[in-house]
Amino acid sequence: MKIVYTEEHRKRSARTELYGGQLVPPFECPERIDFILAEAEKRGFGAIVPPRAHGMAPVLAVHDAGYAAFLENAWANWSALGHQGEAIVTVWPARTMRPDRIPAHFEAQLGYYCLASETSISDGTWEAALASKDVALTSADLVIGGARTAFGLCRPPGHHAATDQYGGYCFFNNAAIAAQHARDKGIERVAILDVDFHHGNGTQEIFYDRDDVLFISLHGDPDQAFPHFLGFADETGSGAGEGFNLNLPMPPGTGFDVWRAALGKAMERIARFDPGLVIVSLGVDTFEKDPISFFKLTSNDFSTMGADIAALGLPTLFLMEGGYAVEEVGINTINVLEGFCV
Ligand code: Q9C
Ligand code: ZN
Repeated sequence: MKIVYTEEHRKRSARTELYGGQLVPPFECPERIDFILAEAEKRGFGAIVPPRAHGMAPVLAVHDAGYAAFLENAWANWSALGHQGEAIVTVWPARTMRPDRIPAHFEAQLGYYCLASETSISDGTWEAALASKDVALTSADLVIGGARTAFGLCRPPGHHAATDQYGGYCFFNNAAIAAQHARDKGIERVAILDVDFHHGNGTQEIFYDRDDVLFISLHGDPDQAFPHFLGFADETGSGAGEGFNLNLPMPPGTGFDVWRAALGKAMERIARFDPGLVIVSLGVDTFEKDPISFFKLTSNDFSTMGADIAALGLPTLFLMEGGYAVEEVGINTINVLEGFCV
């Protein structure tokens, strides 16, 4: 399996995450990728290839142009305010205020374009986000071109990023960008299977009214887990998209038996949809030792997960999302990919 990777991800190296009322070193750190590469190398798994630049058109096919311009200039605009720390949102267009007016002041623009305040914008974030979407697009090209599978080692991750909002460590929605790219290259139906612990609110929002991109997410019950305000079972799609969004939330303590049964449901739905491409939003934060999540999957379970997904027999693109037990992120990620290949 080819692994698309670039060093550029290191430019996303924020110093701060707002967590438990304190600024802590971000869970979503560059070392996550080092562990994945080291594990692949140790097992002799995969061939590393660099991404190819795809420009902004595939980004603007799913994201708002004003949002992209905001991100591109965010660090410069924040720096111009003369603050010491990284850019963290402090004010939002909350339910009691005007929801859709974009204010002139940059601090207020942060609130307009952000959905959660844990994610600081730092110098280099824009460059890393660009590289991450190119990793997704290049790996997508491999599978669109006939490869059975490929792995886009995306960082920063993408599935929380919506049409015009960042948050949950995500800026561009890599999976959505790849899915739309595949559609534009002539693949009629694309399924996105999101196995990250967190609900893929951004991906859901982007495709919610469409019947050509099926979105399925297995995740921690949003009543108890981030992103809290989306991801419930009664969200089934709207308009033409009715029936093309499937959320499978599960409670704290969920182990692999229950999780695997949900995966079975997801796979049944995908098989019925008969897509030309499956994109797996691959987060390994379902792991029992993940520091910010509450599922109980073991490292061996990730191998079974990969084998189960392979049984669909469909062209499958894996794109990296979350996973924060850094020491085991490599083992668990490569277990999925190797499990898929055997
Ligand atoms: N108390 C991804 O996995 N904060 N993003 C959680 C927990 C945000 C996760 C707070 C978690 C975002 C790609
Ligand atoms: Zn996650």
